[in-house]
Amino acid sequence: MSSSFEKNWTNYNNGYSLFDNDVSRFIAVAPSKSQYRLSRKPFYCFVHFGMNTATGREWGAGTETVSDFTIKRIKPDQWVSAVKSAGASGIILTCKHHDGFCLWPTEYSSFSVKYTDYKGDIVKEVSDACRRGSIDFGIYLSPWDMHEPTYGTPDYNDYFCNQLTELLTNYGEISEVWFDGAKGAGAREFEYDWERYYQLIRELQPDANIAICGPDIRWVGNEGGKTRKSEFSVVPAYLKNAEAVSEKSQHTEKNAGKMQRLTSKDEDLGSRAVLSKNAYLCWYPAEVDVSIRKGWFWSKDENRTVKSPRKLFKIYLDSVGNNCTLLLNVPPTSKGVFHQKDVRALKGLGRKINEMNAYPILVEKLGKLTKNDGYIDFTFDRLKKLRYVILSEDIRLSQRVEAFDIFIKKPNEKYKKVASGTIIGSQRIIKLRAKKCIGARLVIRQSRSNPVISEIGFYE
Ligand code: FUL
Repeated sequence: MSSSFEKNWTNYNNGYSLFDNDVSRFIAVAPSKSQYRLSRKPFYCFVHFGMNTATGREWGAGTETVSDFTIKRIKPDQWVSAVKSAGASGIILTCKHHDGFCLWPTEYSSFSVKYTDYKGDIVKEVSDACRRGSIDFGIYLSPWDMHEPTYGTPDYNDYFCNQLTELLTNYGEISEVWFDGAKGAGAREFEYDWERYYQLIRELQPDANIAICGPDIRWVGNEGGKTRKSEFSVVPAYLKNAEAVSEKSQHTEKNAGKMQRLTSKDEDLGSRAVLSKNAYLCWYPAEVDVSIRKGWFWSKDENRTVKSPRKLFKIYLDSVGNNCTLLLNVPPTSKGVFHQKDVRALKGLGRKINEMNAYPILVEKLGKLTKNDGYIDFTFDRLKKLRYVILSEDIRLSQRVEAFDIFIKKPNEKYKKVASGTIIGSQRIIKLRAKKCIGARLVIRQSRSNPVISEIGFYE
């Protein structure tokens, strides 16, 4: 790629057309209201809690009984304050995991918290704590159910919808409904009636985003916190196929925490070459789900696997800072609290996120760029160290930028390239170690029509 400033999106565009029929088709794809709302709150936490917390397993066997749930109490306000200390904006609770045990007193099964010594309604306690703490509450309801006798028959779709209805009507506003495609290798063959589930959710919680095996949020494709170099939000519509997502999901309990690889064949989901071959496109931004520990559920043996704030912050930069949302799992212990190691790690992460933008040098809103904005200069009021550049596109007008460079201006007036990137999207965070800068220059090299940069911030 040329680093001459004159060759930029306004005149060269890396040899790609700036505007043609294909481009107008790509930039017509934009987020729904709920998807846009999510992009403004891109970091939230998963809470895996349930029968497996009591039995020390990842999946369970489907043969557990209510007496195995020996947990006596939970302290969800502690969860909420720990989550908030990390800067996260919500919690998604595993209301029912694959073992089929329900954390609320469902009318449709006797395999629930109601028939244990616990007696309370854990979904209510957690959703109430979220409201008290002014954070969002979302639900995970495992489609695969090892315990429910109707699983594998059409009646299971009714069972599932009845449970969804309970969760979507009794616990206030639901921000996200999370469905995964995991299913044990020996599980009964069964066709989920996804369309029926989606319709029900749209009817009962029209503002909720439906994730993974759902039409609003795409699974990044691994559970190790990894993202592609270019995470596009405009992608072919066939990626929403829930059964295809399911095929790539976990199929044995042992895989927990090992779904860490992105396969290279999935690398390019949204370049022009890919999009132009597809008649149907959609806005389908990626979510990165990753656990703070080795497994998804708490186990004493894994207390030593809690990720450091540094590692978590790296995941944050690679996800939230790379046009994805981050769903960070933190599993409570069998005492119903977050372990102090997790609490400390969350606080440490929050501190790092705050430090990142605590010292702004310059923050500017740019809007739609014109032919005069092939490159844009920024002048600092004095010599600065530059540690982060944070860029955002106004994604209400789609995702347009395909390549950009950042230069710093040295005291001798010379420019030096310090970063090259492809996509920007909702948010792109660039970490730098640049000293003695008197300014900076953003050169957009390639775009689908005029770039629309809502904000660029420089931080020391
Ligand atoms: C997977 C499940 O099998 C894991 O247990 C965990 O819930 C993870 C988030 O999704 O599909």
